[in-house]
Amino acid sequence: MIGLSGGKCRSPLVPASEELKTKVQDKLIDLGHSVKGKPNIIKAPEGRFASKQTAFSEIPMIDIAALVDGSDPEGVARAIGKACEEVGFFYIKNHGVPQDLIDRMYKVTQQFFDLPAEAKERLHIANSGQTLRGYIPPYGENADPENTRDLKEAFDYGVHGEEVSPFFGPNLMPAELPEFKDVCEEYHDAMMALARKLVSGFAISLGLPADYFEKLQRKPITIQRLLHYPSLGANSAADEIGIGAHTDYGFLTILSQDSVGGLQVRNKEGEWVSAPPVEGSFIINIGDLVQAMSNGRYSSNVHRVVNTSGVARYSIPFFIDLDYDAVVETVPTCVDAENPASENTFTCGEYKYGRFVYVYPHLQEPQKENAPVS
Ligand SMILES: O=C(O)CCC(=O)C(=O)O
Ligand SMILES: [Fe+2]
Repeated sequence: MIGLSGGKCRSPLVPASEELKTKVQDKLIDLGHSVKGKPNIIKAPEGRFASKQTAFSEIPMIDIAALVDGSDPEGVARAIGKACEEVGFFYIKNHGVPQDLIDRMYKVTQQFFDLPAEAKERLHIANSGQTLRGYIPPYGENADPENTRDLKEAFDYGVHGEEVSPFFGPNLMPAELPEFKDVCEEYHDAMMALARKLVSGFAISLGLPADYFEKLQRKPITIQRLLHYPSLGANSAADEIGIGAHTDYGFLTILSQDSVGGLQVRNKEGEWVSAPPVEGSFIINIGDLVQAMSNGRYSSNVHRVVNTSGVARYSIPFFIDLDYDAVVETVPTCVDAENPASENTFTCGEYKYGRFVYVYPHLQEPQKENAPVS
């Protein structure tokens, strides 16, 4: 196992060691993704932002009521398994999250991004130290840094804790918005409960006991993210995009999007397929950890957001990973003579940090005020 900084100290605010960079790059190549200096496997769309508009049927809708109420988890798990093998993305309905909570969450999201720039900058992610939460301005994170710059702005938070360690610690919250914190915490709790159900569905779908992943998710890294995508316009730079092409780094993502649209998913043929908003649904996509643990049986698809609608787009993704130190290993049901377990094991935390270094310019230089303690 390698440490994040090569020694005992695992402060993530140190440039990643060459060893970690190579390891994460190898893992990305293993997973079939492009990395710096290597050919980009993402097939160029015909127009810069072209996508197939008619492909809704390629992203299935799964009614998960019987997983949520426990009446037929196996039936729902079968549908999840099929969607993960064929697409990697699916919509869910009858998920049990109250629409009123989702509406309140959009309201505070919009209020947050409407705050003056100075108020948002005070919460800049660089001020959170190792916790790596807070406000990320346009171009403050570039999901596909070799090719595009992200015009989106984001706000990340997680489970509030007093103790600081990589991806954990206090949330930075805007003092200007009295309701914000409570609504955000209520929403995170709802996402966590839904994620636990979905994770058990994934386990069943892979032929594992429903609680298989619980030992790897005792205190999982979670990020609840608010996103604002200004519309691209005629004056946008050629390399600007909402969020660049990427895969998600974690276990699974529960995404709520507003009615504007703009999410595109790359299918197996390398074409961009639109994933339009569907009222009352969430989009679920699996991240790199599931692709690795399932030995490639489930794929972590490349996706991006292109907002050319002329109006602002908001979306609210929730990311759940594993515990920081959980070792990402192939699960026993996905190993056979033809598909041996990958020897390139890694921990959830080191992989996530490696991906963070790749996309966050502020992590690419040593931070004086956050110099490593050892
Ligand atoms: O805003 C969206 O629809 C997708 C966002 C996304 O892909 C991400 O934050 O990882
Ligand atoms: Fe994503």
